[in-house]
Amino acid sequence: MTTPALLPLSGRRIPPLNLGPPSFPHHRATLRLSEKFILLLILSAFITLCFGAFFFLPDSSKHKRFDLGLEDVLIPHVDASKGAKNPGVFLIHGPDEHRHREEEERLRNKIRADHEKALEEAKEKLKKSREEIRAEIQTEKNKVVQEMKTKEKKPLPPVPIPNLIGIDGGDPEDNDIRKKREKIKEMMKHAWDNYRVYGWGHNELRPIARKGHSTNIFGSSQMGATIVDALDTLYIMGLHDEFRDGQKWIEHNLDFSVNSEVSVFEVNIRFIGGLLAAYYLSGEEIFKIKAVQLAEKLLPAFNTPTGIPWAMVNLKSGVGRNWGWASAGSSILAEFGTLHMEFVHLSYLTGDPVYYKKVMHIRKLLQKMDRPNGLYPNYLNPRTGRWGQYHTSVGGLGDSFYEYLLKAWLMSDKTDHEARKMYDDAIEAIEKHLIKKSRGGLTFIGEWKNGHLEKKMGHLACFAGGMFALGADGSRMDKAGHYLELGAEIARTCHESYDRTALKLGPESFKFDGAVEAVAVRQAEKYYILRPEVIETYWYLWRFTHDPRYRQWGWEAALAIEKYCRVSGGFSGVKDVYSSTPTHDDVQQSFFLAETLKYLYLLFSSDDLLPLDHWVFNTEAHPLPVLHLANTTLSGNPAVR
Ligand code: DMJ
Repeated sequence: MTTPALLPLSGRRIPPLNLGPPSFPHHRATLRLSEKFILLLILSAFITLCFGAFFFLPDSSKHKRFDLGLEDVLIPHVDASKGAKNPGVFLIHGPDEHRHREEEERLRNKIRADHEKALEEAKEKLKKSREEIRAEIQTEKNKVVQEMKTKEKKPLPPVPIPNLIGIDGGDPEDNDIRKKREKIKEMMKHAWDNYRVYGWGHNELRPIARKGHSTNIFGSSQMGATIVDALDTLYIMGLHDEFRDGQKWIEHNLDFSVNSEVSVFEVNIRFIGGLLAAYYLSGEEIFKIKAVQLAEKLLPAFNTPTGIPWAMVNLKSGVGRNWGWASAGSSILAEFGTLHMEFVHLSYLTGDPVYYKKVMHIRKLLQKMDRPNGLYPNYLNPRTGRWGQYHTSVGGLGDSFYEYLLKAWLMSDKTDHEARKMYDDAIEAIEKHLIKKSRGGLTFIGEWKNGHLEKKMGHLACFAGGMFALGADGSRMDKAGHYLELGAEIARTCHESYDRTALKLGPESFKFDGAVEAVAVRQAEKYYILRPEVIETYWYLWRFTHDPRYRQWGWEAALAIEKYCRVSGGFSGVKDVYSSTPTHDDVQQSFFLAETLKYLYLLFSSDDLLPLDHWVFNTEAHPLPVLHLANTTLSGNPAVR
């Protein structure tokens, strides 16, 4: 940048202006403003040239274009009668091809003309004085600031809000069940009140040290993860004062313009999911506004050569990157594959298809890829678009990708057949290659790694029991009974993993090797961190079968949590579920309030609280309404479909 040969271009002598901080070496500090500006102009002309050249090249981008046929179905703001297709985005066939070429030629001519105009303007600028240029820059700056302010203030367009059925109540008739439900509510109060006193505004709570806690998934800032994650649980439990308290904090303190690097996946499922659910339940606009603000901050994560997002993004700079440990800089299936539900709702609520397009692009890309044995590997390189290490899992790294395929179909009022097909195909491959029966008769889901099946199942994979049950209805070749049974078998296995411990709480991961069945072997796998997946599966199985064993198993887990995880300052995870004297990890995870206690509460509620034909739970247990668009009419518009 300081190459002397490039500097004396203007020919005019302008006294040197010291622009750098005092400690700068003299030769850098004395760079002249006019020279800097000229350099900038040359650079921008060069970039414009490259940009133009890009468009003159033969068009290979056709191969990357996708037909996003669901757009009209899912986004009511798009007027279906206009055809609604953006010519730059959709694949064009047959007789339309000629028209398409003409359109491209017109576009190229326009770019050529713009390019020449830009060069002319640059030449003109070179003739201007430094003051004139400064004034122009200032005017431009003001214009941009003004535009941003107007954009911020612009109210979101009105949308038909889906019928919100069963957002409160759920009182069970049975007295014993009612008491159990009250107990769960009391546990929620205990977790919330202590966080309120000792951790308020921090992401999580250290219940023993009685102070705030955070992890790298939330970056360096205090974003009140527990508040956002807990809101909808507070709401359905009728804890309205606590809900309002949380709402006030969000209104006045939740700020996403922070220099902090966060996990795109975690922020999406906990924050965007939590805010959207709070919005739908309470109707308070602030939650929708915050969700959209945050989503905008996540969008730069998608700026990769393939459109597969980075795992992490800096909320301020928009710079993204991947976890160092993830197979040579890969993105992770369960992370980039767990955005669909929230992003579809964002497009639905804002009328802006950008979110929808991002997740549909991911789907289309995945559909085109080869899958070893029909299985999706957990790692995908966002630069090359190639799979990383061949490791497939229904537990950590893979889990919620499969969940979101099924839920995309459910959330679209069962109209997103593409998602259902991907789910059915994936589940068939999983059943064929990963699901086995142990010698003792327990069905488990192993992991495919380095060309063989590891007979190990994670606590996280226990969610799949609920998923199989939820996906039973609508399954291929009418195998509903089979999938419900499979879900029940997974629930039984996961219950065994709890029952075979001293604390009656499940380990992080358990093996099926020889004599060892559903038991953790390595010390590092014996912890329980207040995770929800097993209780989540009990709840789905309860809803679909009403078999009392699921309430009984859920109650066993609730009692164990109360006995071994409750401390006076909240709830803590334990380090070894096989030791009868538990050591606490001193962390009250935000998902304990979002998921574990919510699923327990629902397990002891009647089915009319958040009925499953109207609500779909995101992977953090935040309920989002089914978009029943078939009967939706927009004012002034014909029916959307
Ligand atoms: C939650 O944040 C979500 O359920 C996620 O999908 C994976 N697991 C944690 C809780 O265990």
